[in-house]
Amino acid sequence: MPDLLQIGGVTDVMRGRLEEAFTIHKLADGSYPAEAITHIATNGHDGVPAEVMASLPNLKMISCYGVGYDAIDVSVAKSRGVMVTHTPNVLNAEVATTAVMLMMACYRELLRDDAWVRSGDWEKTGNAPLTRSVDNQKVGILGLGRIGQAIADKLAPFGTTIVYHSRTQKDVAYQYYDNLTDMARDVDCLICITPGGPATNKIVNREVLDALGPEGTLINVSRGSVVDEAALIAALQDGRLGWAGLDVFEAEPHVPEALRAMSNVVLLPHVGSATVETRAAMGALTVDNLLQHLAQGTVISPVPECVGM
Ligand code: NAP
Ligand code: 8YV
Repeated sequence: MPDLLQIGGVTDVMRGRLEEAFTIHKLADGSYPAEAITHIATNGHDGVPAEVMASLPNLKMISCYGVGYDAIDVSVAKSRGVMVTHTPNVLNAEVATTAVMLMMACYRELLRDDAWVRSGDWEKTGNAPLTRSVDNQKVGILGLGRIGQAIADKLAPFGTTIVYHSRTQKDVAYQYYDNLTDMARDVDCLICITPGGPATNKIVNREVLDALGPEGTLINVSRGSVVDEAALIAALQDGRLGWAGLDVFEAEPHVPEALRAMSNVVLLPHVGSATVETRAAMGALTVDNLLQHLAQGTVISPVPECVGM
C-alpha cells in the first residue's frame, strides 16, 4: 500500500477509511519513511511545515481537512507538481451559524446575562441592564465568498442590510465598498470571513477599528492574522470599539490575557466548523480526495491554485 503522512488528528471514521488504502505514518510519532510518502492528510491549523514538505521527494498530493489552507505553501507544492485539496462548501452553513451566534452573543450580552443568573445577581439586585437588538442592523461582510454569502443568507430574516468588501465586486444586490475603512464607518457590525495569508494580514487595523467605532461590533471567524490583535485590544480597552466576537486568534491556542479579561468580548476556541455533522462531511471530503487521487489521479476539490493541474 502507498504511504501517507498524517499531520495532526483525524477522526476514527477517516482513519478507518484511510487504513484500507494507505500505510499511515504520523508526524507526531517523530519519524517517517520520507522517500516512501506520496500523500499527506493534514488540516488548516497544522498545515504542512516547510521542512516536512522539503523532506518528501516523492510527494504527490496534500489533502487539507478544512477550507482555509494558509498554513500550506501552495506555491512550493505547485512548483513541485504536488496537488493540494481542501474542503469548501460542506462547512458554509456551520461557520455562518458561528458568525451569527457570536454577533447575537455580543448584541444580547449572552455571557453577562448568563452570569447574572448564575451569580445570584438577578435575585440580589434585580433585572439585568438592557441589551441591543440584533434586528435591522447594517452588517459589513469582509470577504463575500462561499461562507460570507451563507452569513448574509442567515442574517436575512433579521432585517439586516448587508454590504460587503472584497478585492473584486460580485454579481450580487448588496452594496459594494472598494475601501474597507469606508465600509466600517457605515456599518453597525463588521464580520470578517476572508482567507488568511499575506494578502489579508492585519487588514482590520486601527483605522478600520476606529471607523467601526464605540457602538460597533467586530466578529472574526476568518483567521487571527486578518485582525491586528494588539490594535483590537487597545480599541476595546479605550472604548474606541464597542464589542468583539472572536473564533480565531493570532497565535492559537494562545489568547492574550487582556482579551480574556474583557467583558465586552465573546471568545471561542476556533470552533467555526466544529460540529459532529460538519466535521463528518469535511472528513469524508478529505478522504474522498485522497482515495480518488490514488485510484484515478484526479481530485474533487483542488484549491484554486491547483485547478487544472
Ligand atoms: P472563499 O469562497 O474563497 O471567499 C473568500 C472571500 O474573501 C472572497 O469574497 C474573496 O473575494 C475575499 N478576499 C480574498 N482575499 C481578499 C483580500 N485580500 N481582501 C479582501 N477580500 C478578500 O472562501 P470561504 O470558503 O468563504 O472561506 C473563507 C475563509 O474562512 C477560509 O479561507 C478560512 O480562512 C476561514 N474559515 C474559518 C473557519 C473557522 O473555523 N473559523 C472555518 C472555515 C473557514 P475577492 O477574491 O474578490 O477578494
Ligand atoms: C477548521 C477552518 O477549524 O476550514 C477552515 O478553514 O478554519 C476550520 O474549519 C480547521 O481547518 C480544521 O482543521
